[in-house]
Amino acid sequence: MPDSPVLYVLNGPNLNLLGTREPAIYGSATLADAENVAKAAAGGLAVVFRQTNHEGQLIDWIHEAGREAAGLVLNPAAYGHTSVALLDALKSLSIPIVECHLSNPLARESFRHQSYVSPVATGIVSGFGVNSYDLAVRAAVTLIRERAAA
Ligand code: CA2
Repeated sequence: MPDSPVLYVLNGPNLNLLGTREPAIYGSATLADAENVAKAAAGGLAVVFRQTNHEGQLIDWIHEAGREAAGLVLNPAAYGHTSVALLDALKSLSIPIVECHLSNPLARESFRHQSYVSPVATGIVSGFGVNSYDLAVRAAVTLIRERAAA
């Protein structure tokens, strides 16, 4: 980990479309808005904010977070419901992981009730639209600071 702690905020497939469709489910904010919310919530901690539509890229970034980051906020999008590879990558981390969703998957279709991320997450924030990023980042920063003080 670098001397100054860095928080990674990683986003999975289709989240680049945020704000363009399905506003009733995801709100009208864009991913750029989510990035601004995340950075504003980080209390001065450096934030690396990224999105990909590719599972292998997401896994490479999770490995990178394991080397470079003090904490991870992850919106895995649909890969959270499907990807054992994501679970395996996350299992290799020893930093706090906060799972983050705009919607509340448990209030939606049953195929969204399964999460391969939740068993290895320190905690989960879901259902608050773009404000989920505010809450998730604040939680991650608190966990990072608690660890640094321990
Ligand atoms: O609520 C969330 O943040 C989700 O992770 C979003 C995923 C969904 O598969 C999860 O069940 C819950 C979908 C991301 C797709 O985002 C779009 C946004 C606007 C328009 C189209 C897709």
